[in-house]
Amino acid sequence: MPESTPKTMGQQFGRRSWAEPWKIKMVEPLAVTTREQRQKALEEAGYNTFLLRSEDVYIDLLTDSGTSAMSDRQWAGLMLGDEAYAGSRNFYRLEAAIQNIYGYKYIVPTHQGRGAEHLISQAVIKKGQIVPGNMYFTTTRLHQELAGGIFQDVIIDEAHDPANLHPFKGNVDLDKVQSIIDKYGAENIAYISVAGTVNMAGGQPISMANIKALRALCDKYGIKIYLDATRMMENAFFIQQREEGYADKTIAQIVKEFCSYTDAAWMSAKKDNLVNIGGWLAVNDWDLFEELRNLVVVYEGLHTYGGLAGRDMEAMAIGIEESVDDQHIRSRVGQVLYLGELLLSWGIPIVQPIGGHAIFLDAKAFYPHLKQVEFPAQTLAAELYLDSGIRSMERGIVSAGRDPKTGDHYYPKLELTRLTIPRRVYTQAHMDVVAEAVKAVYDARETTRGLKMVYEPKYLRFFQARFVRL
Ligand code: PM9
Repeated sequence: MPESTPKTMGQQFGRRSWAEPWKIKMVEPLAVTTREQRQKALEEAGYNTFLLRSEDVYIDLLTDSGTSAMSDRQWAGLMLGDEAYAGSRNFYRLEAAIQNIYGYKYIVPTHQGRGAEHLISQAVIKKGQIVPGNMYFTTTRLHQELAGGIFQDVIIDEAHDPANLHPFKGNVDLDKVQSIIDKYGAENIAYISVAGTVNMAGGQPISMANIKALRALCDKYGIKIYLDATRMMENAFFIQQREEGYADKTIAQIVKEFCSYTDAAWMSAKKDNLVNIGGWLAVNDWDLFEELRNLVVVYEGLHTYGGLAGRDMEAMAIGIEESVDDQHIRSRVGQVLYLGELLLSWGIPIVQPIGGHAIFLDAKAFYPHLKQVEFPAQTLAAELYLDSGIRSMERGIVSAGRDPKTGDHYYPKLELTRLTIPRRVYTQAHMDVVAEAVKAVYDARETTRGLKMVYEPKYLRFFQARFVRL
């Protein structure tokens, strides 16, 4: 077995302490509220943490999307924004940074990840085609479905078991891909949709060996592989730590090699690329590039700004360069591991191995007395906010949505509440406070009641659904 079992942070980093490789230059005060204030805010928000006002939140772990702290270089870069309608110099800086770090040939900027997902789905998916993927992501699958595609999950079975310690739970099961090819024919597969890391599985990585093997299989049938590169830097860190032959390679080398086994990528730059807004598409095929360049002017903006200001593209170009720094990734993932290991030491059920961007609390194990339609993960997010003002996000039955064919809920095996760690924002002391709050909610778990959904939007319901207590 070329892959090693995941190590704890102590094993990975030795006995010496580590610290964030940055110091704080500017501070943003946090709101401290009373339980009565939080109860009122929660009721007004329909027990949905997306509907809370951020000024009512103490530590905000809703998402790592667009919530990073930019560096002094990035803030300085904003002043270099060239806001020309066409041909902004910041676009060419961004284009060069993506080509240099990720290795793709042609770049199309978009306002954020789902803008990129929309364009690529419309460009390549024909009605009725299958889109196999290593677990669904909410916006990704929706755009694939809106373009007429049918998503099929081809992640390894271990990914659906929160306690399974497989070091690469984001891996694609090649047998599942082969059976889809055998059943539908290669021509009825739009492309393989591969994410590194896999958000809904708990931020789990895919190995280099697996993407290489997938490439070989796809080459046999002429099937393309498109990468969701949103958290690829974190994926590269896990390859460096866990996969034989990569310990001495830099994050930059690993990212470049991984991307070389794929044909194109889309990106929510709001995560790994350390900016508050932005996204992009990167492809190697000229014809596909032409199609995307045609579509971007319809939906996003000219092909040299894609819905972004020049200054946003400059900040992104700098963020891309900073995001491959080995010290940055080590402390980014190190902070997530720190929180997770503290929770594990208190016996709190979380998805293991600990992932790259978040701790995923296992809400089914928290609340075994709640049925899935009583929304255990949504309940847990509400309880955590009530206890301490910490905002987290549901990643279970609400996020999964409904099967467009039957209209019934999807019932995902994973019913999780995500504590997502923004990059370069919080300190280890914040992580201690979060861990203690989770412990308090865990200790009160037996008397906790579930929720009932009273308002359900048509698309991506988790953003705006409303609930009441049962
Ligand atoms: N992810 C997250 O919090 C943003 C809100 S939830 C939809 O995890 C992947 C792997 C993502 C992702 C967003 C997008 C969409 C694509 N792929 O939010 O549109 O995690 O920039 O990116 C969120 P945008």
